[in-house]
Amino acid sequence: MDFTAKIYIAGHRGLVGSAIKRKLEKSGYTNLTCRTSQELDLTDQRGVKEYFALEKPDYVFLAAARVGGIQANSNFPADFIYQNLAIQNNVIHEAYRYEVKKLLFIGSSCIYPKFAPQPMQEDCLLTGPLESTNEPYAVAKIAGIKMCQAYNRQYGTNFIPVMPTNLYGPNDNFDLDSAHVLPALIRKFHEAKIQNKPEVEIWGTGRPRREFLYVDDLAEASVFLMRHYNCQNTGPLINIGTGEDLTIKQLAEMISDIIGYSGTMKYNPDRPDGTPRKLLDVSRAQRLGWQAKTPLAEGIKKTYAWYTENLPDRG
Ligand code: GFB
Repeated sequence: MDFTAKIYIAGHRGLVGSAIKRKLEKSGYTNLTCRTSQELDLTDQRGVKEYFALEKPDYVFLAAARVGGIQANSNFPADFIYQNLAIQNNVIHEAYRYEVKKLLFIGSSCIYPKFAPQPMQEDCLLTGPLESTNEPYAVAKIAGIKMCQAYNRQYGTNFIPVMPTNLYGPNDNFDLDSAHVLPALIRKFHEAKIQNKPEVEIWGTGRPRREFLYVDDLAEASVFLMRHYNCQNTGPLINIGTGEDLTIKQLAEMISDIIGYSGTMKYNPDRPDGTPRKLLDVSRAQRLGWQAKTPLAEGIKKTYAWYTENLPDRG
């Protein structure tokens, strides 16, 4: 990827897209093209066509998506499947029509079956039923993978499907109704600390296990794959994670310690646990030469610092 190549980052203000933009800028890429969702609605087929006709990017990072935690997925299943399918269809198809050299499609670890053998290898895709709390989102992401592979096979494109584990970091969503667990707990413990609340509610039993990747590590992997990996024909998808997981209870204790909250945690089993475990097998990415760098405690400290600097009115 030439340093002056035109690179489109779809979703450049979100958690993933903003990290990819930071990484590209830091690495010396000078010709980035971005649009906010107000400027370009990626679910609008005509708008996306016009954008590609005008900008004709050489490379595309497809990080735009409707995402959210377990509650948002349950409340808005239609939005999650419709918006993600529409965004993917429009961007992937126009990337093909305008002869984009490479496209990197950001998927999710929830594409794998609920009871897949752990750690989950890329080959376990479509080998069993999905987790019900996020099935519409997962089906959309699976369609995106299959679309990349079908276009590669039929049209000779070089579209790379990448499956990150649960992500966190700067620019995450801290809204308690729609956030993922890690930013939600940062906010809950922070607010409880400054308001001297005696307890913090943790959803579910605390027993599910999750793997968390600092988003700058995903950005590094994404740029690395764009530069060094080719996914022609039926080339496989690639998992990106740390290869390590912990229980939600352990995560809550870690965040509480980092924030310095001294109250108690109250588990609410009326809230869903979701999938019992989703740990990625990251050996394929490691064989290609990439490995996660940021230890979880360090990533949480950085994210908490970002939260207090950027959302100071909270609490
Ligand atoms: O991060 P999360 O919302 O989504 O929840 P998933 C992970 C676990 O943390 C669940 C528990 O067992 C939650 O019950 N949890 C505890 C909490 N306290 C909280 C809280 O305050 N907020 C939230 N949100 N959870 C999502 C999928 O699944 O993962 C998406 O729904 C996507 O589609 C994403 O794949 C990466 O890890 O269960």
